[in-house]
Amino acid sequence: MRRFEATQLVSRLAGESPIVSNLGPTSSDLWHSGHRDRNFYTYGNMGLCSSIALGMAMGTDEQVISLDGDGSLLMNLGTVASIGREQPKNLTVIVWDNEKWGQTGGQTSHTGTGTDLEKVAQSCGISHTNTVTDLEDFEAAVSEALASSDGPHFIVAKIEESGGTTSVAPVEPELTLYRFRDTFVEPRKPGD
Ligand SMILES: Cc1ncc(C[n+]2csc(CCOP(=O)(O)OP(=O)(O)O)c2C)c(N)n1
Ligand SMILES: [Mg+2]
Repeated sequence: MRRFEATQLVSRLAGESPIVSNLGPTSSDLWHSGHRDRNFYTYGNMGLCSSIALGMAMGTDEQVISLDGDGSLLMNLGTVASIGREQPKNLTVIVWDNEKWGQTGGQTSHTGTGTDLEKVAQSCGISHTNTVTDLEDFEAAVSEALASSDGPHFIVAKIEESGGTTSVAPVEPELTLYRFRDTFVEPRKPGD
């Protein structure tokens, strides 16, 4: 399974739901899947994508999707424990697991040497978990997660390679923040 095709699928299934994306190619793939103001691209930081999504999920009733990376989530496994403790019903975490730190040279990550992130999630009390290796199973898992109100859901998506798109999305954190935040604000009417 290639991340770009899988990202396009998530974008299509998400409707208006907020999507938080991990740094680098994960955010570029999301941008190139069709930018929407409810995409919250993260830039530069590892380990915070699912933490940000957890905070969002706790602040809204809408479905929130996190597109994380194996290496980044491994840097902050405490996030998984916090998700297990808080049990946000509206949070779906998708981990793009290419078993490497792809964008910094392709060094093998812990998931390439035996760490099973699905089992980590289960041991943290997350009961809806999957590990999928092809697009068909991935679509089924994401559709089920987004249609349900019994999250959190945790989907490990094994991907073959890190790259999908070739060009990098614009790096504009301030604009990302303003555009994203604006989607939660009722437009002002004349006289307000
Ligand atoms: C705190 C921190 N440490 C190191 C880096 C350098 N770095 C940027 S991306 C990356 C690898 C990310 O791996 P993963 O989340 O698996 O994503 P992939 O590259 O495989 O898509 C590293 C080590 C960083 N940005 N932040
Ligand atoms: Mg990786």
